[in-house]
Amino acid sequence: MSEAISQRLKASDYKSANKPVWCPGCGDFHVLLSIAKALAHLQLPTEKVAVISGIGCSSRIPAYLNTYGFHGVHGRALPLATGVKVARSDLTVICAGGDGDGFSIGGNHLLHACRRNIDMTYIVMDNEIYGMTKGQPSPTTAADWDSKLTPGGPGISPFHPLVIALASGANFVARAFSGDPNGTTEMLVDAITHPGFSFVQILSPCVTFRPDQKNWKKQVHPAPVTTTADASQAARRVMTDDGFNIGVLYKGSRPAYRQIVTTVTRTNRDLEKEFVT
Ligand SMILES: Cc1ncc(C[n+]2csc(CCOP(=O)(O)OP(=O)(O)O)c2C)c(N)n1
Ligand code: SF4
Ligand SMILES: [Mg+2]
Repeated sequence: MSEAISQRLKASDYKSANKPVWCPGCGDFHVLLSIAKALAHLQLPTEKVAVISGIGCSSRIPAYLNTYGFHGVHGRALPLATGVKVARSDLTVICAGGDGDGFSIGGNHLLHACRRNIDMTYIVMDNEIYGMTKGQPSPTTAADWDSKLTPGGPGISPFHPLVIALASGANFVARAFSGDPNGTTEMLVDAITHPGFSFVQILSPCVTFRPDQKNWKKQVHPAPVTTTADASQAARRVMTDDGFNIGVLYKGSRPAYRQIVTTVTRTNRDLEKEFVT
């Protein structure tokens, strides 16, 4: 075997020695695998990748990857990831978390992350539930999803995260299914390499609090349409589909947020002097 081939990183090289504490069968295992496979496909040096998360079962993911990682606070993954990318524009930044983290408490940050269009990839492992805190409804839970905590269902219509991302200016919008790791890997490679803010919703079943989601593998299907560069057309498709179309729905060409000037030209002391004079 030549030296060049033996030095190629494998998906397993991107996984850390920490064993995931997710429930057996949780969809997030496959998301972890897909991220590792996408990084291996791109042959990104592990020290050139930062994975940033909030709080939730899904947000544990940085601990299981052999890259830089930061397990932040609930709902604040995107501001943290933005800070990392601004300070270190040479890093590939992946932000990852759950539907509760990203759409409830972190919902406002999602709007502005899309709008700013900073070059990073945001992965939401959507199980339509707060898994870690034992099954409260999230913004993607169906209005009639009956449970002990919400008898008769939450009674509030879920929103369409992909439409919100499109309306807010995300430059790449896709929906994947964790049970299709090869397709998810391809979409993640595409998302990571596309300039600007890429948003990938991954349907990732919570087998413990949403056993009904085991059925998703029979419900998902490839999107019957090709990727469009027209955000309004993509939004119409998402508003009218069955929620199980898998594929890259939109690829825009909006320039990513300007390259950050990393050279510090003035120190804090200089700024203090300017302030008092
Ligand atoms: C500020 C704050 N509010 C609430 C919580 C409690 N909390 C922890 S995880 C979580 C929800 C997680 O749901 P989601 O982001 O969908 O992740 P999942 O566990 O489903 O992967 C909540 C409400 C918290 N840790 N911090
Ligand atoms: S509670 Fe649900 S989301 Fe959390 S690890 Fe278990 S199956 Fe996964
Ligand atoms: Mg969730």
